[in-house]
Amino acid sequence: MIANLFVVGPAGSGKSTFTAAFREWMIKNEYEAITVNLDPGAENLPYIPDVDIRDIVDLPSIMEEYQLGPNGAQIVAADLMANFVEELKSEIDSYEADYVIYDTAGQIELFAFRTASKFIVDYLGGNSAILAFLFDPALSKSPSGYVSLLMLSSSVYFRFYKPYINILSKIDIISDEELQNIANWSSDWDSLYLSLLKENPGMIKELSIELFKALENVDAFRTLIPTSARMLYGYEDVYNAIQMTFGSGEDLEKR
Ligand SMILES: Nc1nc2c(ncn2[C@@H]2O[C@H](COP(=O)(O)OP(=O)(O)OP(=O)(O)O)[C@@H](O)[C@H]2O)c(=O)[nH]1
Ligand SMILES: [Mg+2]
Repeated sequence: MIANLFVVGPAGSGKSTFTAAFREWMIKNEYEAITVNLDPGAENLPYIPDVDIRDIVDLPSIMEEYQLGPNGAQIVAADLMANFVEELKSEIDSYEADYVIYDTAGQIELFAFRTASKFIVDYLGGNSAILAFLFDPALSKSPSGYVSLLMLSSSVYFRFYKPYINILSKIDIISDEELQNIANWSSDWDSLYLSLLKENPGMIKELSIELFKALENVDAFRTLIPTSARMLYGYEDVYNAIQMTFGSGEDLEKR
């Protein structure tokens, strides 16, 4: 096993599509990669997972057994998953894949802010766990929106304490100018700060500036990797970032 990549991000940020596209890119480039669906509530996935939590934890049964609505059942399901880590791990290990890509729950709080998830990531990922946090371009377009996602990605990082990479998804839906702005903020703190200062006066601006200072103090800065599943773009950069994390940039698979 070289890397266990846990794909995290707000609802609709493109986690499942990223999982499918990155797997496709890996297979095309002759890397051994499998996908694991860790979202018990997933309805239509854009890929067929090699290992699927829905085979083990069934949401409708939980709703019935615990007399819960869909949201309550999702919370119970998120915690129940921890009971089945051994089963999941032996199924994953049976593929002997070099890379395992984990798609996680739609609502980020179900995955990122439950004690069970930390246990699951530690158990399944061990020393080769890495988090990929997806930034949705619709929110990343404004400086304050960008800061709020940076805040969210950092709090996820501090919960898990694993290496992480930040990824900008769906770049095909934003303009070149918007992409350039986001790229500048991601590679240069000062440019982000200057853009924040130019936002309209108000509470959001004030709060974003204070958040910015806190993020700067904890060194939450990461360069965003732009990707698009529609254009199958950016996956080589994601792959290289993983290599940089676990090796020294050389091709670990071929070593
Ligand atoms: N244009 C475009 N659309 C994308 C891309 N990636 C994802 N989408 C679309 O964004 C929407 C959400 O994508 P998903 O992959 O389901 O996102 P998710 O984070 O798994 O969503 P939940 O699990 O429901 O939280 C879907 O309509 C996708 O088709 C992309 O690179 N380009
Ligand atoms: Mg999904």
